[in-house]
Amino acid sequence: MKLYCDPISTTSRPVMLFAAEHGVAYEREHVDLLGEGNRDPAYLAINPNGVVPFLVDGDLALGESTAILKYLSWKSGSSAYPTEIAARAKVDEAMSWFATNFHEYFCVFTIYPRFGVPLGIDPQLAQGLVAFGEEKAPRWLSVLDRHMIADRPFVCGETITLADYLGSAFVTLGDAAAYDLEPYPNIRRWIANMRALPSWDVTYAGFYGMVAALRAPVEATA
Ligand SMILES: N[C@@H](CCC(=O)N[C@@H](CS)C(=O)NCC(=O)O)C(=O)O
Repeated sequence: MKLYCDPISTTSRPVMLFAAEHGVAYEREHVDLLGEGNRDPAYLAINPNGVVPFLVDGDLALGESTAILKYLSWKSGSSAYPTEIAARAKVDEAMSWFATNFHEYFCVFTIYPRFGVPLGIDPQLAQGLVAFGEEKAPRWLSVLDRHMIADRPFVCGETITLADYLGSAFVTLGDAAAYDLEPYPNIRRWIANMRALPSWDVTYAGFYGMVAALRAPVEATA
C-alpha cells in the first residue's frame, strides 16, 4: 500500500496520524507541495487532481482524505469509524461539517490567505479574504466549542473517531497564523487530547517546521 502525501498538507496529516496510531504499514511517497511535486506529470498520471493525500492499494486508487480515513479504519479494524449506524452517522456528519463549512470559513478564508505572499496569492486579495474569514470563522468555532465538543473529550463523544483526526488538523492549521483560540476552552482541551496521542509530534513535525520558517520573518519585524 502506498500513500502519496506531504506533512505540510492539512489533509495529509489526519491520514498520516491515523496510520501511525494504528500501526498501518504503508510505503510513504513524499509529494513535495512547495516544490510543485504535485504538478509533476508522473504524479498527475496517478492522481489527475494533483492533490494529496492519495492512496494506492493494489487495484484501488483512492483520493479524498475522508474516504482514505474510512478505508484505513476498515482495513485496520479500528473503532474510530463505528459500525453502529447512528454512531457512524454522527461521525459522517462531523467529518462533512469539518470538510465543508469549517474548512471554507476557517482554513480557506481565515488562515491560508495569511500566507498569501509565500503561496503566490495577490496580497490585496489575501487581505480581503482574511477580513471576511475573521468575521465568519467565530460562528463555526463557537458551534464546535459549545455544541459539538461541549464537555466531552472528543467531537463525537467519549472516544476518538475519524472526525477528531480530520478536525484537529484543520483547527491546528490556525497555529500557522497564531490564531487565538482563547475564547474556545473546549476546543483547546480537545486539541490537548489530540496532541497527547503518541504519534502526534512526529506526524506534525513537518508542519510546525514550516510554520516556524514562515513566521520567522514576521516575528523578526515585530
Ligand atoms: N478534498 C481533498 C483536498 C486535498 C487537497 O486539496 N490537498 C491540498 C493540500 S492540503 C493539495 O494537495 N493542494 C495542492 C494543489 O491544490 O495544487 C482531501 O480532503 O483530500
